[in-house]
Amino acid sequence: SNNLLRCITSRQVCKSFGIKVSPNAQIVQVARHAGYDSLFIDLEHAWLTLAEASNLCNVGHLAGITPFVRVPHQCGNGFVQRVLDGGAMGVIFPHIQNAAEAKAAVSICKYPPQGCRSMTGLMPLFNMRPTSIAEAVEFGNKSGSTVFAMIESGEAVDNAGEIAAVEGVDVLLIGPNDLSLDIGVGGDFASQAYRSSVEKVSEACRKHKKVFGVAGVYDNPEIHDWFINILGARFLLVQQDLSLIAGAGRKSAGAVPQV
Ligand code: 3PY
Ligand code: MG
Repeated sequence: SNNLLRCITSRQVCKSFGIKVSPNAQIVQVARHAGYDSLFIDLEHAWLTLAEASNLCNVGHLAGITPFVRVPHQCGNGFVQRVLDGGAMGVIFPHIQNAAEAKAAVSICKYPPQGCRSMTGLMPLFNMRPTSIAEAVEFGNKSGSTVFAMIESGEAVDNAGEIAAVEGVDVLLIGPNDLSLDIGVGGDFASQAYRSSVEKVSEACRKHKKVFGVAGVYDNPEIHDWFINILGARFLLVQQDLSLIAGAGRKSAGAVPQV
């Protein structure tokens, strides 16, 4: 089942754990038991292979942590198709700029008549159980293919209303680094320009009844509180394997007394 939908229905935040460098079943199980609802498997900024991403998705299904995969920017329909066939329950599209790009993203994630996804048999999404075409379409076009549009430029913020209005787009997801960079305040997440851009996207989500989310690893309760309780975010990339190791490593090294 799709934990994002469960979280939305039960008015909870869907907490996501990012995987950049650990194509490893145990990490997926650890993330599940640590309290994460979903995986954010990153093929945009990381070097995992498609086969590794598919194996992570498979373990995610078995462990009960919903696997979402971020694809490379403008990777093409063929790549997205393989990510979905490999077991992703949703695709995170970086750098969506306008409604036309959002519509194209939805189209490759949905079988006809809603979209142009092509059909195959024996899929990880169904634990390799044979399914009828009708069953694959019914599940695949609804809870089996969450569509995330990442909003990470000033242009995308200006177009947030039309992007949120696209049928089939489920989540508008802020990319804090790229968004702040694009609007000229790179990394300054306290700046008025950044904060008002984020607010505009949250308002578009509220108006069009779409999920609002953020893909920044902040590890900061105040920022999380702003996103969740002021802006209504329901999807958060909370932590990520590489940041976690870097942060914990720095802390441990720093805790060793000086001579
Ligand atoms: C960004 O901050 O730009 C991102 O894409 C975060 O994942
Ligand atoms: Mg980005």
